[in-house]
Amino acid sequence: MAPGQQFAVDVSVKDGTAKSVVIEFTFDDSKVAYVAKSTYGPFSVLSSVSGNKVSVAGISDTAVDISSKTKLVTFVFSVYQDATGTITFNCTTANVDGRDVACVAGSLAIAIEVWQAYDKNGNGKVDTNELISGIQDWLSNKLSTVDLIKIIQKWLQS
Ligand SMILES: [Ca+2]
Repeated sequence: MAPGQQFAVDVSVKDGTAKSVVIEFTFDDSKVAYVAKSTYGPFSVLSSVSGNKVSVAGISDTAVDISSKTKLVTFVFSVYQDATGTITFNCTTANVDGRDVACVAGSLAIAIEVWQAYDKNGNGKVDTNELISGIQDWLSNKLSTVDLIKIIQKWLQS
C-alpha cells in the first residue's frame, strides 16, 4: 500500500439469520481519507462516515440467511501522501438482532514504509530528487534520522 493509493474495506457479517445488523468502526483519519462506498443486498443498508467513525445499519423485514459471509458495504479510502506506519481499522460495535457479536476481521493493518511517502512519481523507487526532499525534511526536523536512513537505504537499492 503506497501513499495516494486507494483501497477498499469490506464490511461483512456472518451469523445464523438476522433481521438487523449494526456495525461501527473507526479509522485513523490522519492517514486515510474516505472516498466512496457501495452497498449490497440482501439488507437495506444505511451508512454514514463522520470524522473517523463509520456507522452501518442493515435491516430486513424477513430474516436473512447470513450463515455464509455476507457483504453489506464496501468503503473506499485513499492513503494520504505523507502517511507512514500502520493503518488500523478498529471495530467498535458488531450487533446482530440486538445481540453483540464478535467483530469478524476487526482490524485491518496496512503497513506503509516511510520511503513510500517520498516516492512522488510512484515508480516504487527513491529517485535522487526524492531523496533530496527527504534530506530537506530531515534538516528542518520534519523527518527523524532513523527514517532518513531508511530512505537512503531504499535510494541505494534503486
Ligand atoms: Ca520515485
